[in-house]
Amino acid sequence: MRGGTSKGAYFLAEDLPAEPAARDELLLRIMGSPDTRQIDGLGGAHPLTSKVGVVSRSGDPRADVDYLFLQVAVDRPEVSDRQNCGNILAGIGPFAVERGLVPAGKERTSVRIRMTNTGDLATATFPTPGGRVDYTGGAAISGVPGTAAPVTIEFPPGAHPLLPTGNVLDVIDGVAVTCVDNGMPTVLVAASDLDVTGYEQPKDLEDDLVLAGRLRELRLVAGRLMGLGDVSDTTVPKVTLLAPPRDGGAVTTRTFIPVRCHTSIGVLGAAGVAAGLRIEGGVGARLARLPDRGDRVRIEHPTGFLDIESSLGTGPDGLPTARRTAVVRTARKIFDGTVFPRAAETAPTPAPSRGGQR
Ligand code: NQM
Repeated sequence: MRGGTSKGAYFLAEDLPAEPAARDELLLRIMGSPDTRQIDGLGGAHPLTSKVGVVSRSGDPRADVDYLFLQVAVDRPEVSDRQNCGNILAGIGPFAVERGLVPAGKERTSVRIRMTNTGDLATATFPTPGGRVDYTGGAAISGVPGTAAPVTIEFPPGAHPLLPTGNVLDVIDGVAVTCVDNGMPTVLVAASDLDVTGYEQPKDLEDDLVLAGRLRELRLVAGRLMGLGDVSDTTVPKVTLLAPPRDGGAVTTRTFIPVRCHTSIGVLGAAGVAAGLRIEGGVGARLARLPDRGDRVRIEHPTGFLDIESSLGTGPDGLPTARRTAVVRTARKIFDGTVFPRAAETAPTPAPSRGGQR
């Protein structure tokens, strides 16, 4: 399914091995990793198209289904459960209805989802006229051609601190950053502080080796400050470069996930940016042009914009907290069927010795 601006394979948990190592080994073979082209599997040769959603009925009374997100690395034999994905999330409700985990309503269906990677909750609402998921409709999202049925996703107040370092501003190697977590740990930094404009194309930013080095160092320190430990081999935190808006939005973004530059922006990443812009004294507040009223914020990204509703409250410690976040995405079923993974590796066959060749 396509979920928002990502694409992935969606599974019922019961169809995969329960043991994580066996599950991950199978998923690598299904997606075609490790291989930069993922030529022998379903993956699309980019982190945004090498994703997996695993869905089951939830035992949590607050949720209908559990959703485990797995990021399958493209060029390394790695599967990570260390992050959520708000784009793949857009397809979880429709998938749950398709697989009979949740009954479809007559006109629309709301599915309460627990994102097991972090324990966060979300409710997705989408059209089900006549009791079937209808993927067609008039909603357009930047980064996806055409239109499709809207999937409205509401996030309740965050269960974890919005400012994981406990500070509105941290300074790393002389660069001011605001570290936020509104579902996705993200380091916000002004693009100009890293000697780029923030309006470059993702490919040009990826090719900038000086920038890559600075981002790597910044992220390692930020990860520790955010309580994430050694993040050298993990996909979080992400780093988002901010610059003043150019197309009528609130801010322009370039997001590193964490090495490749996102062609748009993640949903939960955008939730962090939107909240971050409202934090007084934070890196985003001085660059952003926020609307005079209302919760809706337009986040510009390399292929357009993402509109997201975000409001903040204040926690008992006086620090800002995420009160409400809501977003409209679209999703589409692309294929439903049986995948044939490449065969499991067996012990390598020893090369015949020279003497043995006739
Ligand atoms: O932030 C990419 C994506 C994502 C994550 C990433 C996402 C989110 O766009 O909620 O959706 O940050 O690795 O799929």
